[in-house]
Order: sequence, then structure tokens, then C-alpha cells
Amino acid sequence: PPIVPPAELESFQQYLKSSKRILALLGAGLSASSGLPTFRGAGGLWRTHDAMQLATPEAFKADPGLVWQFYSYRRHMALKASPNRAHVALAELARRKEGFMTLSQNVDGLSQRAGHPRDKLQLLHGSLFDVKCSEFFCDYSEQNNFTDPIVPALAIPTDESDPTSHEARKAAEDALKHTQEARELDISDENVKLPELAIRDLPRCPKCKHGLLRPGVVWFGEMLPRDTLDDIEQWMDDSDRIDLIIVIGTSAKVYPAAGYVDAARMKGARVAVVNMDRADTPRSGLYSGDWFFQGDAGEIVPEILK
Ligand code: BJW
Repeated sequence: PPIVPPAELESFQQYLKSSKRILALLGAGLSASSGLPTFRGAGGLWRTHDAMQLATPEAFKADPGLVWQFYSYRRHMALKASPNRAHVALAELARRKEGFMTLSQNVDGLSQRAGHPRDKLQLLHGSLFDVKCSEFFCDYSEQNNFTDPIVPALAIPTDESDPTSHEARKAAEDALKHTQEARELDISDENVKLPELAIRDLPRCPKCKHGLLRPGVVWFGEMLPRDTLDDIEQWMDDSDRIDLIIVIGTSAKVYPAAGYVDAARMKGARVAVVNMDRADTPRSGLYSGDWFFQGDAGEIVPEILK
């Protein structure tokens, strides 16, 4: 059976064709079929911690080692993952349509790796592969740091590095059956022991030589990057009209990101939502003339953007 009702597909594609100024707002659900977990709902826990509670300046201050383990793990997983067909379809649409702009809340780098034109991609919440100094007086920052692990102490432990845990022994036995290589342990599982970490083992700022480096992502209570906000405002102000906003794989609960749906609507945009869960539509809901496509973004997005 078709994954998208044919009548809705046709009405959306017709409108997409005639649309000139288009926004896409992306969230974690876009990368779900690449194997990366979302924040809210199933998969939103890292060990015993709510992912949302680790994404704060307070958590970093209280336990920088734990927060770095969380982000180092996510850097590693994002590098191992591949962009899915939805990332590719969006990148193609962005190249094809002049008045297209993507606002991504994702920090995993998958849109970039799918070839999304960089001048049409705004990273609202930064990137796992940017790092910066955590000291307020130091302005050190670095982009596209793909070193994995970023420091040796943050390497993902393997069954060989920790042969004592039950999990490790089980993994080691399985591994023997398949390959001779050491197998990485799943440190997102609370039953797997985390390696000991000392503060002096964490990445340190090469400029001030004092502060700890931190991931270049936007935590709760922090400002989104000024130049990103300015660029988006500029794009919004370029014209009186926005034709369409496509909202993909986001719970649309985090601001100011979610506010762009209303901002677009105020300029005439019709809204198309792609989500696994019908309850997760932007706050103001959907109106007549809007679309809701339910299912995996990895399947739906390439279908509707064809
Ligand atoms: C699928 C699928 C599949 C699954 N296919 N779909 C106005 C009102 C109320 C509060 C505020 C407000 N303005 C600001 C605030 C405070 C706060 C906020 O918004 N709080 C709300 C939660 C209430 N905002 C901030 O603090 C922001 N800063 C700010 O406003 O600064 C100004 C300021 C400063 C100082 C004082 C005062 C003001 C910053 C927000 C930063 C968010 N950062 C994070 C972490 C990034 C780093 C990291 O990755 O670790 O960003 S939090 C997390 O949420 C991450 C995400 O980008 C973001 C959004 O989540 P997303 O992508 O929507 O994921 P999920 O999991 O929520 O949803 C996944 C969806 O996919 C679900 O709908 C599934 O159904 C679906 N799905 N599989 C399709 N296969």
C-alpha cells in the first residue's frame, strides 16, 4: 500500500511545485532511521539520565566528565551513522529551489554529509563537531573537529578494555563467533560500567590553557548563535511572503526554534508536518490547507519531495 494517501500527496506536491519561498524545520526524528535516538520519548534516556538534563550548563558545571561522556558517545555514534534518504532528498530540494532555507535543530552533521548546500542550512542548536572554551572570558572556538575520541580518555570502552563486566564477557563471546576485533560497549546502557575519568583527562582549551573545552551546541537557557538568528531574520524579511514550511521529525516544543512555524504562518505559509506521532504537531495545530504525513521521515520525506 502507498505510504502516503495519494490525494494528499498530489495536493502537497502541486503546492510544493508552485512554492517559491520554502522553509524546512528539522528535528531529531529525521535522523531516527539513521539509528540516532531522539530526545523526548523512547530513547530519550542516556543511562539513567534524561538527555534533556544533560543538555544544560548546570550539568556541565556539576559533572563535566559525565556530560563529555554523553557528547563523546554521541559524536562517535553520529560519525558511525549515515545520512538517510530524507537527508538526501532535502539536500536535493535545497539545491533545486532558489528560495529554500533549512532550519535544523539537529547537531549530528548528517544534513551536511548528505550534501545539503551550506548557505541554505542554519544550525539552530550548533554542532556536535564544534567545540569551544567553557570560560566566559575566553572566545576560543573550533569548527569541524571530527577527532574521535576527542581525547584518549573519552574512547568508548571495548570488551577487551573491560573484560570483567558481565556485559563485556557476553559481548566478547559473541564477538569471537563473528570477528576477532574488540567490540565497543554500549555506554548508553546503565548496566555497562563507565570508565573512570579525571578532570585533567578532559579536553582543555589550547588558547587560555585554563578552561575546559565544551561541545559547541546550544544548551537550555543559552542563546542561539547570534549570526544564525540574524541570517534567519534577514531571510524572513527578504520578502512579505513565505509559501510553505515543512516541519520534519520534531516535537516542536523547544523555543525559539518552534516559533518559526508561527512566524512562517504569519507570512502566509501553509504547514506540512512529517512525524511518527500525530500528537506532535506544532503548538497552534494544523489548519485546513495544511498537511500531516504520518510515519518514518526516512520513508515519507523522499516520497513527498519527489
Ligand atoms: C519521528 C521519527 C521518525 C521519531 N520519523 N518522526 C518560550 C516559551 C517557553 C519556554 C521558552 C521559550 N523561549 C525559550 C524558552 C526556554 C527553552 C525552551 O524552549 N524550553 C521548552 C522546552 C519549554 N529554550 C531555551 O532555553 C533556548 N534558549 C533560549 O531561549 O535562549 C534565550 C534566553 C537565554 C537566557 C534566558 C532567557 C532566554 C535554547 C534551547 C536549546 C535546546 N537544546 C537542545 C540540546 C542541543 C544539544 C544536544 O543535542 O545535546 O536541542 S534540547 C533538544 O531539544 C535538542 C533538540 O534540537 C531540541 C528539539 O528536540 P527535537 O528535535 O524536536 O526532538 P524530540 O525528541 O523532542 O522530538 C522528536 C520528534 O520526532 C517527535 O515528535 C517524534 O514523534 C518524532 N519522531 N522518530 C519521523 N522515524
